[in-house]
Amino acid sequence: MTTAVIADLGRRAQSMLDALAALSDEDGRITRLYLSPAHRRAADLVARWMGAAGMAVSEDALGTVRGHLPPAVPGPLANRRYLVGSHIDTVVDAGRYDGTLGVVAAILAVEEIRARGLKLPFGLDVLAFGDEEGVRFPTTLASSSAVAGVFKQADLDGARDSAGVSLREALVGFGGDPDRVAAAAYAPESVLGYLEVHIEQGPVLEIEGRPLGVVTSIAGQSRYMVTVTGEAGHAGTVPMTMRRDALAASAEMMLAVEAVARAGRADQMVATVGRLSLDPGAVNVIPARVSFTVDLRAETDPPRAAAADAIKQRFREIAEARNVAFLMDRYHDTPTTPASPRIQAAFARAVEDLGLPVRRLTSGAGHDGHAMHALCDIGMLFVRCRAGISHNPNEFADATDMGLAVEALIRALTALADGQGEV
Ligand code: HGY
Ligand code: MN
Ligand code: MN
Repeated sequence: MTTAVIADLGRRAQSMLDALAALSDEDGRITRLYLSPAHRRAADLVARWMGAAGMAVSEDALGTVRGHLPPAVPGPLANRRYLVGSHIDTVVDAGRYDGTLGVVAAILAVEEIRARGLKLPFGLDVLAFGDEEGVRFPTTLASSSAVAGVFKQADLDGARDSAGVSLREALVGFGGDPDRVAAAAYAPESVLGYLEVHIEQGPVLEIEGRPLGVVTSIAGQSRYMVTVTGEAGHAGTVPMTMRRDALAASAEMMLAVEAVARAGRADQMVATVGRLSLDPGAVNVIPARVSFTVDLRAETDPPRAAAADAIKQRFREIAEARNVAFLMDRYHDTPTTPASPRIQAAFARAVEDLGLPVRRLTSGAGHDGHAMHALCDIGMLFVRCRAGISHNPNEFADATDMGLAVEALIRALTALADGQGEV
């Protein structure tokens, strides 16, 4: 494989990512939330790219854009397909590589497979999911869950964004059809596996000087909405010993979350309070109500469950000492998800083919593979990113590394076609 081909793939990837980065709901930074106007424009752009790459394009009830490349040769696998993709929604003030690189890499891989005349015996579907981040609604992985046939129908009317818009209403506004959610699911027997290319969002590959890594598992995660209820009061007259200050109690609770996670370091435990709101929010009023989120993860499931119990116990102690009430509502929980040895082997072989060392590693970040694992075998290929920075506008992946990732994806699919992906 010439370096010129890799450089060209990287250049094309960067140009597509730059075009997607320009589609934002906010001026001056990248914010593209699920079913927003910017998501609509990004979905339309990705659909055009898929069509130009020779794929039959469709969009399902949850807004996932799908490009289909039929098998090039008849045979026993002709009525089955590999799914390849990632997400095009972002966090707030995001980078331009998280998710989008996986969709762009899949489209470029299809272009190259056709241009090179590679004859795959199975179909390929490129998928651009819209709700991996789970930032707008108190759900996450809604679009990949629908593809995997595990979407929770109750979320259509139960999940509302901060403006009170339900998922159902937002879907209709986006052009989706909430009544056709079931039709979005693949029949399990029709799917051979799901592959995703993604930036590592961690520092390991860069520290070790490796462009690519093969993912072994995706860390499980739990998300909670915590509400603390105290009592509003006059900032100037209520003595400190008589206050039921919801914000002071929440502050102590957040430090307890941090302490529990630090104690779980050996389990690669991390906990984050990412969102906070309070009421009534006046400078001279003791806060009466506070809501905050907790995102809890660990490399395996048992320590994550134990940490959740420890956090809840600390909340009970703090609430009692401060005479406040609290609720800790878990609205998302996904177990640690294994990557299939078969797809790992195909990616590893592709990386070796490129003369690169194979580095297997776990993913601390969540991915659509969590949901897709309910449908089929999954596998991920990580791409080195600068200083492991992500969920941050300074996120960066080198074009050559991205070119290598596209080439590795093509070779992994070829290896799976040759049955070399068998372990
Ligand atoms: O939160 C995550 O790990 C993913 O980026 N949604
Ligand atoms: Mn992502
Ligand atoms: Mn992300």
